[in-house]
Order: sequence, then structure tokens, then C-alpha cells
Amino acid sequence: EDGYRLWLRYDKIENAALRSSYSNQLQYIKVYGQSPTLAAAQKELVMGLSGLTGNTPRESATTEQASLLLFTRFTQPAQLTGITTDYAALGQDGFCITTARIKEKKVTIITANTDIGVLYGTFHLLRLLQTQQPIQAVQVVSVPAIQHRILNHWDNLNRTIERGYAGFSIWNWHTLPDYIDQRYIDYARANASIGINGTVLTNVNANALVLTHDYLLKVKALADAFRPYGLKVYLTAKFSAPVEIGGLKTADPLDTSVQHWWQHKADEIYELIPDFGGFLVKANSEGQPGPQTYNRTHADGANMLADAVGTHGGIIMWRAFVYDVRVQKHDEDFDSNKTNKNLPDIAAADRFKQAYAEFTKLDGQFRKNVLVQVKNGPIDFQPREPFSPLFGAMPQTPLAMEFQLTMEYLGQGTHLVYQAPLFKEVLDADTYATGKGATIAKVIDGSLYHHSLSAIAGVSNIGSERNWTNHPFGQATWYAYGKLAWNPNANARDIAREWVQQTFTHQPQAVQTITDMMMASREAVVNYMTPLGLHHIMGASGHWGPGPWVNNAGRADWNSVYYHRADSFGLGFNRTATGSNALAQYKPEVQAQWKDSNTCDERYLLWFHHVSWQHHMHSGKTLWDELCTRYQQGVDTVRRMQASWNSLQTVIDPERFHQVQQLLSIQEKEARWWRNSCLLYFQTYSRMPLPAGVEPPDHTLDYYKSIRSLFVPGAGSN
Ligand code: BDP
Repeated sequence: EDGYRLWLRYDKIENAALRSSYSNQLQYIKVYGQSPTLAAAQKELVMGLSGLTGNTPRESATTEQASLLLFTRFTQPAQLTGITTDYAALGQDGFCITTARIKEKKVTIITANTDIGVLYGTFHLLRLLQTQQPIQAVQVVSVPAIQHRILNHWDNLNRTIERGYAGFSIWNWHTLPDYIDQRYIDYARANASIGINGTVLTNVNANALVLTHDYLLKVKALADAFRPYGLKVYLTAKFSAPVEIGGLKTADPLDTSVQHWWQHKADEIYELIPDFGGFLVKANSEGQPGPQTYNRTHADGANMLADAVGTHGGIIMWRAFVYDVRVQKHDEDFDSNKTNKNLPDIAAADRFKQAYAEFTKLDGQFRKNVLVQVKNGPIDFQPREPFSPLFGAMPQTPLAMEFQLTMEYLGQGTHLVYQAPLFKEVLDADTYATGKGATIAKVIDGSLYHHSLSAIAGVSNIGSERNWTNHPFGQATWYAYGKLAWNPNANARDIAREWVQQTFTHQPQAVQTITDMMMASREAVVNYMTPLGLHHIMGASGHWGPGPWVNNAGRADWNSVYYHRADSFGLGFNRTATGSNALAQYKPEVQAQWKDSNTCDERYLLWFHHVSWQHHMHSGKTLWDELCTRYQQGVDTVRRMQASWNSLQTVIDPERFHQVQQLLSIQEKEARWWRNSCLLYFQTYSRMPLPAGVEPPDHTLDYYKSIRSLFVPGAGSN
């Protein structure tokens, strides 16, 4: 049991009565229409039903004999005119599963407007069986809320992965285009099973080479392999490509030779890949070139590319993850040993504010096929961030959400952190952009401002490891991302439960135990890394392990001390009107939740306030005592997760049991490392003792500071 099969294991159901009821009901399959997608649906059904029931279903020659019928609006057989489906409500990707009677015989029907809708319905039906639901009277209508549900691979052409912790890239550029690894097909199947319909193959820190003809042939081979599963291919576009591979002197978006170059490049791509999705672009951020290099705006850059792909139906996802040189210019003055000296200057610049400052002024200037892709928080995928103030602040521009499935700041490949609660916290957050109830889910599904174009992106956690994600529970985050992209209103616990049933066991107590572990895991990582609104205090560059003392990284805002601002008075970043005033980027109702340090939701306290060590917390404790307690709670939760997992030895297969057991013990060790390092470091400012119940660190601060990470995979550009 090596984890390769993900949640599509289709192992035989133990309950014999259930098995035979499923197999009786679904014994004769008839698929109306012919296409690679419908063939994939049929193949999946045969594989799934044979595995789950032990009985291979048959292909039915006639409608009369069939008990499971798959058709689209266009292939619905004439005999079945009595079966009415509200096709208009299903859109492109939605599906309907019903039970009906044809001449007194009960049948199950999967129908949709498109073949891909039928495939999604097929996976849904199989999931009902995998989770052992009753299907005698099944009635499901399911339509995705978001149009483009995409994975972003930060994969380099040399197969390393930026911030990747599951081995190397699954794209083997060397053997493409001639060799199609079964893994590509299984990747597409897995994505289709949870409704993901797009994949950006390459890193946002882009390499122009992928746009050369030879690489495009390799991209085409992947696109062809994915197409039956409805998975569109996208690429990252390096803004300087016209210079790097096109021989032009400039990449200025207003230069006609540059515009033509991109137009021809797009034509070449669409010639090979008619359903190519479009480009994802990181521009003028962390050293990437962009339109500002030529004194043009993000809108100028995005629009030029939008015009190139627009004639072919493509889209541009232009990232808002930018922070410009205004912070950098403070570097020379920035002296962390005298943190307060330059605070007013640095605070005025506050990286938190930059994406909003640069992008809101461009609202209304983007072409119709451009989405601005915004990370969930204003800084960078921290264990907990307030939502980015851009959401709701650009009414005329469709905004795409960017979540990070790979765990750059969450313990990387060895920590069990189920991220659905994090995603939900963001999706459910109320921006108040149009009054109460203007949730982020409504911003990105397009309903708030009536955009028909909508997208969501998850930075992939997938690699060449046999089990795809290295940590077996990394699969759960991939799974949950797909489910929430389809339905942002779904419940994180329900998703966890169904994932556990498909992935590990049906034993009710064990399902409960594992689900509880997963649901506790996100708060645990917040507590043992960055409680109460601390953020970005990890080791520099690799972002692995604690580094609250980091004060010598290349830019002011790459340093932990820039973010936590510990001093003898207290802790936290004042982002209220007396500080950087980043808070002003939110609507008044949101500001009201956070602006007063006495009433601020304590999950965000140190994001917005510099408060005294003696600050009176809601628990009645001082800030210092509360901070210590939270770090301890983080460690305690991991220990409870260990105990829970250990209780499952007889239920889980030995291979995955031991794998997770070992990983949890690394997590416990690292949680202690975080707690000890942070408390010792912050204690040099608070000068207060550890409260009762908090375990004393077993080494000195100097020892923790001296720990150097020998190897951190996936190191990135900062
Ligand atoms: C940060 C990563 C860096 C990425 C960057 C981005 O540390 O490796 O390139 O984000 O999203 O999280 O562009």
C-alpha cells in the first residue's frame, strides 16, 4: 500500500450485501456517444465497480438491458424523452445523477451538457460507492461555482521544484514528447475526480525556454494526454521571452514588434494545442522582468498577452504578488539591532500594502480575458494571515484566488497539516465590499460583481515521490482543494471524512479519529509556529524551521525582525493609523474587527498591533503568558495526534502506518524546536519567566541559533 492510488483505491467493499446491491444496480453500462472522455468514464466505471464490488460490469448492447446510462444532452436516446433534465442549470461542467424508471425497470443515469460533465458525474457516483452511501434513489445535481479550477506547478525545466517537498517534477521533459508515463494519465484522472480542470506546468519564476518550439511539442504531448480528462494546459510566460528567445531588443508591451512576437507565439501554441488555457505571469516581483521594466503598467503587460491569446479563447492570470523597490531602498538604513530607529520609514512602506496600492488603481483597465491572481493573504502563505485586502477592492476585475498546497511555511514535507480549514477561513471571510455577506468565495466565483470569468489556483504539492505528495496526508490537501474549488461552501470536516474513507479505512471509530487529527492540525501549526498573529519568522531563504532572530537577509522585508518587531515594550507590527495603517485598506466593518488591540480578534492581534508584554488578553493572561501557552498547546496537539495515530495500528496498513508515525515524530520534534527557539528569543525582550505548564527548553538560545539547515529542498529565489 504505497499511496500511489491516492483516493481512487477501489478496494473491495467488505459488506457483501452492500456489494451485491451496488453491483445489481449498476451491472449493465451503456454509454451514448463516443469520445476519449466518455471512453475514460467507461473505463473508470469498469475499474471502479470491478474493484469495489468484485463483479465486472458489462457493456449493455441495448437501452432496454442497461441499468447505468451515461449520456449528454446531445446524445440522450430517443426512447428516454420522458427523462427531463434541467440542462440549462448544469452549465459546462455540471452533472446530474438520477434514478428513473424505464418501462418499470429502475435505472441510474448520469447526464450533463458535455462529456466532461459526464466524467465528473462518473467520479461522483464512484465516490458514493467508495464512501458506502445508499444509491437506490440517488438524485444529485452538482455544478461547480468556479469556472477555472487550476493547479499551479512551480516546476522548473531541470525538474527541480521551487518550494517542492515531494521529490522532483513529474514532468520528465527529457523523455517527452515520445514517452507518455502512466503517471501523467493517473495525474489527470486524479484531478478530474475532484473537478480540477487546468494545470500550469511551469514555475512562476519562469524560463523562456518552455516557449521554444521543441518544448512546445513536449507541452503538446502532455496536453494530449490530459485532454480526455478535461485538464487544460497553461504555461508561465516570462516577460522577457521576446528578448531571450525571440532576438528582439526589447520586451516593451507597447512596442509593436513585441506585440507581434507574442501574437505569433500564441498562434504557434494554439496550432499545436487548440485548447491551450493561457498564461500565468509573475511580473516585476522578486527579480522577474515585467512591464514596469519599460515604465509600463501591469495592465499594459497583461493586456498585450491577453490580446495574443484572446483571439484563441485563452486567458491571462496576472499575479498580484508584487512588492517593489520602495521597501528595498530602506535596506541600507535597516539595522535590526536598532529595530526602532527606522521604523517610521519602513512602516510607511509596509510590504503588506503594496499589492493593493499597485493594483487597485488599475481596476477597469484590464482586458476581459484577464484575471488578477491574488494570494490569500497580504504577505505570503503564512500559517494564518488576514485575507488580502485586494479581495472585494477591484470590482471591475475578476480576481482569482491563489492558495499554496505545498507547505512552504507549514513545516514542508514532514508535517501533517490539513489545509482545508485554512482555505475555508479565507473563502468564508467577509470583505464587506458590498455590505454584509460579501464573502471572498463570492468575490472569486464572480457572483459578487457579476463576472462570468472566474478562477482559483492551488500551488501544487505534487512531485515524483511514489505517493505523489511525500506526506500521505498531503494528498488530503490536494483533494480538499479540488472539492472546495468546485464548491467553496463545502465543509472541511466532511471533505476530510470522505477522503479518509477513500484513502484509509471505513471503520467508523478510526474515521472519526483521523478526521479529528486532521481538523486539529492547522491550529496546531499556527500555535507552534506563529501564534496570535506572528508571521514570517521562519529561517531565511529556505523558510524551514524557526528564525525569529533573522536580521541580515538581503531586503528589510525578508527579515523576521521586520515582521515581529519585538522590543522591550512588547511585540507585533502596528498596522493601525499610528503605524503603517495597512488596516485602512479594508472596509470599515473589517477595520472595526481589528483596529482596537483590546477587542481585536486575537488570531490577528500581532498582525495589526504592537502590544505590551503585559497586554491583557481575553483569557485574563498577559500577552507573554498567553504566547507561551499557545506555543505549548501547539506541541501538545501534535502529541495528541501521535497518540491518536498510534491507536490505529491495527486498522491502518503497516506501510502507511509507519510512514505517518515517523513523520509525526519529526513533527513533534520540530514543534518543540519552534516553541523553544521562539520562547527563548522573545524572552530576551519580555524578560519574563515561562508560566507554569510550559516545558522549559532543553538548550540555550545560542544553540538554537546555531542550528543550520543542511538541506532544505525546493529553495526558491528568496
Ligand atoms: C514565495 C516563495 C517564492 C515564490 C514566490 C512567489 O518563497 O519561492 O517564487 O512566493 O509566489 O512564497 O512568486
